[in-house]
Amino acid sequence: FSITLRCCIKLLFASTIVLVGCKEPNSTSDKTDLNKPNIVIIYLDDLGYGDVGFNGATELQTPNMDKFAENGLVFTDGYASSATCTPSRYALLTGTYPWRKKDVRILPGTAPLIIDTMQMTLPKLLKGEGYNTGIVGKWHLGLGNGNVDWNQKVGPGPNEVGFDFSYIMAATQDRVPTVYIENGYVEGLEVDDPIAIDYQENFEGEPTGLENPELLKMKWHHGHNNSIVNGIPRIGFMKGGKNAQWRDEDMADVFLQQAQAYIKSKKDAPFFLYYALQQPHVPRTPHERFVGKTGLGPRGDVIYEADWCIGELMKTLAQENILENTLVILTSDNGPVVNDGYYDDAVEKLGDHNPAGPLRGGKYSLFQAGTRVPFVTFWKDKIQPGRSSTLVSQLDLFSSLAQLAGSKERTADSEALLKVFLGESDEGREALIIEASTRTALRKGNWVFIPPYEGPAVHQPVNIELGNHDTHQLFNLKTDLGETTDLSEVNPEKLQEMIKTYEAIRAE
Ligand code: NG6
Ligand code: CA
Repeated sequence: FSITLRCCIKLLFASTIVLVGCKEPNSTSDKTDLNKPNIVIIYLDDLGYGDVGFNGATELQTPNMDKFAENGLVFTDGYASSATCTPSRYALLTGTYPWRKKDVRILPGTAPLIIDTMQMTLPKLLKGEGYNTGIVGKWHLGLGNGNVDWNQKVGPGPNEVGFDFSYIMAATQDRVPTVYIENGYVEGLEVDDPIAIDYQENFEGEPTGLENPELLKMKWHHGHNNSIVNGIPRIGFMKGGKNAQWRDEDMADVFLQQAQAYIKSKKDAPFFLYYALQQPHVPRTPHERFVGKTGLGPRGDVIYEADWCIGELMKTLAQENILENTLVILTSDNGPVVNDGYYDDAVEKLGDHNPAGPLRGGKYSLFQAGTRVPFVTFWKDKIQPGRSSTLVSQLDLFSSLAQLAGSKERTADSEALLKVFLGESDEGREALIIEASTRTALRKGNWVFIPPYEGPAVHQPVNIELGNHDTHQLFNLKTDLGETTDLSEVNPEKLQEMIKTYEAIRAE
């Protein structure tokens, strides 16, 4: 009987294949269309415009990203939606400007999920088109409803907003909980060592970075002096879960292996992989085999490590024979910062390397280096390699990837620019609002307009110019890429035009 049954199943399977083969390619009604390309977003954390060879870095080697860029389409004017992490990731997944929603800002590890589970998202729309969807790496969009018990299923989270598979860190590498979470469950958690997290108060008897400097292998510079995990002081207090806690030095390998395993297991159906690497965000903890590789200290070494990971991921796509059927997008969530709260030699060993490249500012800044980031699309034999100065934003991936997958989903803020991303058109955005910690500015054509903002010109602890000024600022990037000369007084008409556009988009 069982043999007969197996034969039947085999026959059924064979006829399914024949049926699929008969269907018209690219038909949008076919939810299991094998011709739909896979989509991989490789998302780095705090990688600056000038941190990669393909944007001019010479003191730091990024051979795999350079090879990727050489065979892909490099966007010189490609933007993250924000100069910090959570808002950029929110915009990427929802296709909505982050400043339209209150509370979309850098989140603590205990923050509730900020994406409404009823809301359309990029993974959801792809799922609707027959994609399997996975996220590996940094989440930082909140989890649960505000009162998470880390010892139970943690949710809602990525799996409730469209991901079939998730293997994540909750917030950032410097924030507790310092554990991996797979499909809502903390990996390696033992029943007799439950996890407790608090962002206000320490747990009695637990050492902290502030009180126990003798336990630290990396010293804190500002913030980052709460619980100690793996010799590194963190933001927030954590107790328990000893066996579940990550070893930072292994994180790159752990995420890479998860991403590779996901690709291998899903390669027969269209898949969407959001591979969100942790580098070069603090704490910078290269695996031992990458230590000292660049001479630029841990910040350089983790970029080199991330570069290696990207090379390995691309190798996996090649080995699985799916390079010709996969659109890969490489970009970063915000601009660079050198000292982001630890003494890790990043400043001392920077030498002549300039993470922002020719741009002004950095992470947290309304100046260009805050949001203008490395941005490349790659699709073997499909995208013509080259460089494009067309204005695009990560915000546009929502509607553009919907186009690619045959979905009709669009949002008002996300422009459908598939042709631009595929190098078939150079008609990109006309205007874009950029954000930095709730402050906003406008890029339109070659011009940038920054409204007046109170607050310090320079964020002292990280030594980055924020873009704050008591009057309007206007720059022409065509002649002044480094935003050195404010033209608001000599070009009042342009200023008025920019203010008008800025206000119109903000009011939409
Ligand atoms: C800041 C942290 C910084 C980093 C950032 C989030 C301090 C003093 N600084 O609050 O180290 O964690 O948040 O970075 O705590 S992001 O890339 O995830 O937005
Ligand atoms: Ca970031």
